[in-house]
Amino acid sequence: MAVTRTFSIIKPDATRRNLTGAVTKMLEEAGLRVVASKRIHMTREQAEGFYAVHKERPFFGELCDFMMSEPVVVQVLEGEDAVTRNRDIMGATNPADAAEGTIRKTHALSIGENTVHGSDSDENAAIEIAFFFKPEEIVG
Ligand code: RTP
Ligand code: MG
Repeated sequence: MAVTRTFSIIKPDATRRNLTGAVTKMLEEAGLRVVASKRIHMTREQAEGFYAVHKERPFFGELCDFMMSEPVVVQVLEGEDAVTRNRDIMGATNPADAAEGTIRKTHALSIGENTVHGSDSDENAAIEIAFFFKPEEIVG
């Protein structure tokens, strides 16, 4: 398995509950290394741009409002097969369906306030990383 990168967001429901460290610890224990990290308060332009693929979905407005509501922590994670490894430790979108031991089962509040985002493919990881980070901000 090749060492690859993925993009992660620790969402407002987690930063609000002071869970940045707890979530990061679960990512690290899953074999992922944080090679870039910053705490930001997303603008509407950033939230709507980042989630543009979902703009026709009924939850788009609610999702963007939530992601702008409080600070988030955006991260680049590196590890073997990073996209899949991260999706595995995140768990299902809806915490009610998430497996025991996953981040969402442990910490998520609802399908919307679900603690973390993770890229769903290597292609999208590259796009999402470039949306928030300059190459020199990533230190592998
Ligand atoms: P993510 O993109 O955040 O890593 O999560 P995902 O792939 O598991 O979920 P996706 O289908 O891409 O949806 C993106 C985010 O939108 C919110 N959502 N709300 N109210 C709803 O029915 C609903 N469905 C999705 C979630 O916050 C989800 O993570
Ligand atoms: Mg998704």
